[in-house]
Amino acid sequence: MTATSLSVVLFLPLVANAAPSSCEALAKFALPDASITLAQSVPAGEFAAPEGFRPGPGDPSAKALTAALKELPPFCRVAATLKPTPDSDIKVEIWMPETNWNRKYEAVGNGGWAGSISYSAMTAALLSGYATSSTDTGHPNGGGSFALGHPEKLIDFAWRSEHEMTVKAKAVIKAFYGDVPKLSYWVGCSSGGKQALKEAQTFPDDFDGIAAGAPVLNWTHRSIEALWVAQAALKDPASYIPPEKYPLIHQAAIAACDEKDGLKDGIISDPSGCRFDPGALECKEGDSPQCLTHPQAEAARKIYAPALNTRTGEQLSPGFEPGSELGWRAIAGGPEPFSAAGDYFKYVVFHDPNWNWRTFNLDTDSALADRVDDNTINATNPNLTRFASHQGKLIMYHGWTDTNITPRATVNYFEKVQEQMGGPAKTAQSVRLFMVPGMNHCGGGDGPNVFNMTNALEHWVEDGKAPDQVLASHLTGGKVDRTRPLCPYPQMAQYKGTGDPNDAANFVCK
Ligand SMILES: [Ca+2]
Repeated sequence: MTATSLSVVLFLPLVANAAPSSCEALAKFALPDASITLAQSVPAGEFAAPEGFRPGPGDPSAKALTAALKELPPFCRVAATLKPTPDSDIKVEIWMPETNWNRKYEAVGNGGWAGSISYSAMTAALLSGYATSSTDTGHPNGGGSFALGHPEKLIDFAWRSEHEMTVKAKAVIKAFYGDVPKLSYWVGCSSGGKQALKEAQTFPDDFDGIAAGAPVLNWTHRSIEALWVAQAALKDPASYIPPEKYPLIHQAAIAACDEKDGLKDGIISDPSGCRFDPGALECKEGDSPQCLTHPQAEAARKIYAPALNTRTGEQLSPGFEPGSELGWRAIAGGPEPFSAAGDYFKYVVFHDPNWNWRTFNLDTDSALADRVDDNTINATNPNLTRFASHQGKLIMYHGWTDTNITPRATVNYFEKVQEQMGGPAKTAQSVRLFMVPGMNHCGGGDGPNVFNMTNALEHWVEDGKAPDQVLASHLTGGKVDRTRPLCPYPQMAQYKGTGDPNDAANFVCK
């Protein structure tokens, strides 16, 4: 075969094109185990998010969403209910631009226990020219109570709703445009990051590019971590650290470790090298706002410390990082533990809405929870070989000051992926991790925390340009006051020693 005839063969479409459909006609489009409940052309700027809708983690504010909705192009809005099992009731929406489609599909992820369509993320995708979709993950409302007595709904939440949505969305897109999307992406943070990894691990052919932020990749051990913290800081009132003392601990951690990364900028860029002991803040006598009592210092130590099985020594969770203290209210503010963790043990592990977290046994209950999950919700499989084999690209990222999901759990997973995939150099051809100094859960924080991973992913997938760094900005009052490159782990952004330390140009990844 000559080079010319080969190129002709390659340009033949893999799937025969069909005639495009009008939006309204999609109401009668047949999908297996699913029904289309709405197919409606929405004029430019006229979509309003349903009453009570709340933006998810890392999403713009409700005000920003309202503004963004006014900018939307005309699009075809399709809603469907998917029933892969008799107990399933999975709602999905598929939005397709009626003008200037970029011929690509972007599925967007969810937050927490989901229970709602991610309208904010769909809005961002549509504004960029994508056909996009989101699912409520198979139940209404947040929280984990839906899982009680509904094992199939739990599986829908865990992975099935995402995969089913993807398959159905691609079919609807083909019916509408008469052609399949030329490339497909998944973009999500938090639960959406976990959904991203589950797709890469279990349905590696669904997507060409995947962005996984702050993934709850081990839902079980994240819940264990939250209960470990709750037992350390909430069980005994004497151990409770009043949130007014968080800045005290934060400033001491920053003072101990800020400069170890080569630049005094209020950010610990390398928490791995930080040895900070909150015992240094212990009160000499009595209690005061300027010190920690002995039980408070002990509680703080446990928030940083890994949770270990007391009998086997197995590390159940790596602990939170120095520099994260201002966000401790999420996990240690009380009076109840981080709610996702309580719900997980109540409704998924013990099937008992009255289960009391104070009875949690770190050794035996953790082992039980691991047996119960059995790779259902959790997305911990480090084998991404099949995803990589079709040139799939995965970008993971995680803020070092996340107090919702331990960032080091993502580092540990990434290192397992590297082992599994033949070492760092080989892995870097398909999978990269960007740790974000001073970023909280999916956004926010003192470090540069605004960046465009979708854009970095597109360059990698479409132009073959792997991200050697990603530009991040920090904004105060809507104005950029600091830029910094994010670097592929284990590299870090290092200050060159001269020039404005708030300008990314004066840093190098190494
Ligand atoms: Ca620093």
